[in-house]
Amino acid sequence: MKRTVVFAVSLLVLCALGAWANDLTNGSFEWRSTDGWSRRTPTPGGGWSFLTDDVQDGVYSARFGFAPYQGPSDHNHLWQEKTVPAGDYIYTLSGWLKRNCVDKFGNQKPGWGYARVELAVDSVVVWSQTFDSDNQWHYFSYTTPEPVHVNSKKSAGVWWGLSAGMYDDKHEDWIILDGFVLETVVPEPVSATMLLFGLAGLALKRRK
Ligand SMILES: [Ca+2]
Repeated sequence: MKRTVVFAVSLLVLCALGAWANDLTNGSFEWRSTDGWSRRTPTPGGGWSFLTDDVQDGVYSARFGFAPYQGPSDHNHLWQEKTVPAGDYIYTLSGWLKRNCVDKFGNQKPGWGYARVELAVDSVVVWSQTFDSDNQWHYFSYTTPEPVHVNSKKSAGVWWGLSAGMYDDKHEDWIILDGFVLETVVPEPVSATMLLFGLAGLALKRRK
């Protein structure tokens, strides 16, 4: 009986570990780089830095900023795409971001810039959320309400940019990212539970 219980508990622990593994490489930017991510930052003059004084998770956050008065920053993109076996999965995407725009007179401009996080399966967006440039940290967390079928690819990422024409008057234009987590769960709780009941039943039968 004791051996059976140990096995059952181990199985539960393994299931729990599987549910909480982060599929993203360097998702919290603790490597002090954007290694592991794909990047599209088309405007010259911007650059990445890794902060220790404005962080939500771990030691470092990642900041992309433009020099004052420099060009449009639309359609910047940071993302990771992973190949997965075909199947049905439940996904959770969570993380932190802060977007900021300030005009040349020092006024905060929440409506000038945007940031949008996206969860995609086989290059089709299944969830997104958009944020203003309000200079506030925002936490997002989304779990697909039911299993999503994937053929070969899953991806998580963030887009950011400016409303058209705003770059002429901007003084600050940046985004800070931290703690991105993509979790994938194979939805088999019923079969796992049935297995446990089966093992318990077998153990009781042996005791008799
Ligand atoms: Ca971090």
